Parts: sequence; C-alpha cells; structure tokens
Amino acid sequence: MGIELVTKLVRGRLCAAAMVASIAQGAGAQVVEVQLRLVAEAHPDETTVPPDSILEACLGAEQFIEIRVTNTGADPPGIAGGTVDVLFDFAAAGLGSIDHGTLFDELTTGEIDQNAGIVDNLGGVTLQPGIAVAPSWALLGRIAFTATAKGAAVFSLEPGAFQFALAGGHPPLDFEQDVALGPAQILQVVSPVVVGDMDCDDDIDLDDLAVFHTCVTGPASPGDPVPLPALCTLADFDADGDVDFTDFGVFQLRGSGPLSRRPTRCGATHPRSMGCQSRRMNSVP
Ligand SMILES: [Ca+2]
Ligand SMILES: [Ca+2]
Ligand SMILES: [Ca+2]
Repeated sequence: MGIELVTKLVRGRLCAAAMVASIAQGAGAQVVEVQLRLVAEAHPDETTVPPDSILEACLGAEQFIEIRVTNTGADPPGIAGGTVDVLFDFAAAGLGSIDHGTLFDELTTGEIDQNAGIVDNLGGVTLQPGIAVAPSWALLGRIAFTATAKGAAVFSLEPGAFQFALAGGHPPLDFEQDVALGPAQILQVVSPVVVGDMDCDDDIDLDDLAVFHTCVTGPASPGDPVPLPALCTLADFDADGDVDFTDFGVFQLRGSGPLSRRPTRCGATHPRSMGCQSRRMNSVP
C-alpha cells in the first residue's frame, strides 16, 4: 500500500470521524442547499449569495468554479461540513488548484481527476459555529480553470462520499432527502473577439506573445498538419495546420500593445454578469 493511499485512507477516516463527532440527535427538517456557479473573478466575500453564472467565456481565459452552501430551516444551526463531487467537461476545461477558503478549512478534501472530469469529494469541516446559516451562503470551495475548447461545457454536482452534517450535534444528512444540489451550469466557450489575442484580454501584447511562443510547432509538411491544442489554433493565422514563422509575421503585424478602450465582447450592451469579462491568463495549459 503506497504512502499516498495510506494518506488518503487516514484523511478519509479523520474526515468521517470529525463529521460523525459533531452528531447527536435528529436533523429534523433542516436542509442544506448546494449551488455551483461559474464566475470570472473570485469574489472575496465567502458568505455572499451565489452570483449568477457567466454564460460565455473566451478560449484561453481563466475562470472559476465556486461551490456555496447554506442551511435553511426554522432555526438552522449552521453546517459543520460535507463534500460534493464536481463533474466537468474534461476536454473543455483545464482545472487548476482548489481554494477551500477560510470557512470549511479543516480536514479539507478534494482531488482533481482531469482525465475523468471530476473533482472528487470537494469539501471540508469547520470548527466555527453558525457557518452558512441562511440567508448566508458559505464558500465550500473554489477551483480555477481555463477554457480549453470551444463549444458548450457542462459543470454539475453529485453527492460526495462524506455526507453533510449540521453544527451542534446532528446526524449526517441524507443526500436524497435533506440536501438539495443545484442545477448544472453550461458555459459557452468562444474565440476571442480580437484575432491574435491569445490570452483573451482584448489586446495583442507581450503576454500574447508568451502564449504564442508556447504554441510554435515549426512548419508542417504540406497536407500533413500538426495536431494543435484548441488554444493554439488561434495562433495558426494562415490556417495551414502549424504555428511557424509565417504565423509569427502576421502576429507581429497585429500587435497592438495593451489597449484599455478597444471595443470588446463586453461592450455597453453586455453586462459583466453575462460573462463577457476577459481575464489575463497566467499560465498556459
Ligand atoms: Ca491579449
Ligand atoms: Ca506554415
Ligand atoms: Ca500556420
């Protein structure tokens, strides 16, 4: 048995023990609601209501999956902890690191399996009383991701291995009876408005050059294109299946430097909540 597996088992038992330890009698009619949201920026308030999900994002842009929970009922004691699985389109979203925030920050769990399209058992436990009492929603976890393929990408919730438990000594909640998992969210991934804008921030500058550089393949043989990652197809300006010096020549001509007032997909007719905001990409998948 490897060290990693042993660590997982110990961690899992600790997590389960902590959740069971906070249990006593009858959860009554208390209900936990869980919502998944897709956001362009990580909101600093970890107790705010879930924002509307963005509907559209640029290929190459960094976004975030946020999971928020709340405890409703006549006299809700708050949530002690729990986990959910987060399912995502592995071809359309490259997941980065998990941020558990400052609320459910004990015995944190969550393992990203990029190839399977799942974040397994995302969650944690809190020792703070009265967390996630409605109308407050508490951040359970936040995961950065980069849109890596054009088209629709679906993100959804499933029950995790560790049931939710309420604070103050209540039995674990039944996922089917006591926990409401919010609906799936669908993100449309589109090309940047500005051709050559590799990091989707509406300009063509040195940051885009850095991304372009990672896409360079050299000339492909005629009729024998090089398989390009979706993001790098944006660098193949002459659409001949490679990213070479010819493409670089076009890139140089298009270079604009940072622009603050160039018209964007998020023009005046599109509110930020529609997901039009672009973000600089800090890393390349
Ligand atoms: Ca750019
Ligand atoms: Ca070429
Ligand atoms: Ca080319």
